[in-house]
Amino acid sequence: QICVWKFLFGLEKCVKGHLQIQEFVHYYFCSPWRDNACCTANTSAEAHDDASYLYNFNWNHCGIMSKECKKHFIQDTCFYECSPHLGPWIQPVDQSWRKERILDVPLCKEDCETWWEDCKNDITCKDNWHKGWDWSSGINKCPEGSKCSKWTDFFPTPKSMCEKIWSNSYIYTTYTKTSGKCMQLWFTGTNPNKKVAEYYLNNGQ
Ligand code: FOL
Repeated sequence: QICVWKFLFGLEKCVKGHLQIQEFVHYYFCSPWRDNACCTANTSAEAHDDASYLYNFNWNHCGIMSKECKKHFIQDTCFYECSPHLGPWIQPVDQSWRKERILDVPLCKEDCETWWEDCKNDITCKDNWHKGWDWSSGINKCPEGSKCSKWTDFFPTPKSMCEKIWSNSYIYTTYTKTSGKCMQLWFTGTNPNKKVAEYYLNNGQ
């Protein structure tokens, strides 16, 4: 029994051997989608790595991101890459790195608020993380003229963070997880987002 990973993400989890450790470290946050996913095991593993090949995105652009904050970004990557229920919110785009995006996905209040709460003492230099980085080194650095400062200077509220950070991938809602009207980043067991997508496909009836 090894419980070393508890300190990594503050999660209570003990594993038995080397293989289980690998599994936990590489797939943990995407495992809610294990039975029905649009991502490969490879993508899932990459989602858990810093500056992974997925987008070469560096979470630590203003010093090391706290583990409490980072876990939400890994969960978000799993949701973005793996969720099979984003159809109602997929839009075509003409960008170098993708041809489709998600727009205005209604995010449950709790998921947005705990994300912001866990990140509010972290540091960043931008409010839109999709555009305007200095990529000259291959990974994103803060662009000239920007300054690392408090999370709350860029994102005063949970709503501002959830909506701005990925250029309106999400809209903040006041719906709670039990409403059936908002999408959840964090869940265990049966995927609650299937019903939500069906609800919106039927124009909210
Ligand atoms: N999570 C969610 N929920 N929605 C997303 O759209 C999303 N996107 C990413 C990760 N998680 C997400 C991908 N992140 C660049 C920056 C961030 C990024 C992907 C690519 C990037 O290359 N930005 C360039 C502009 C590139 C272009 O628009 O053509 C830059 O100027 O910094």
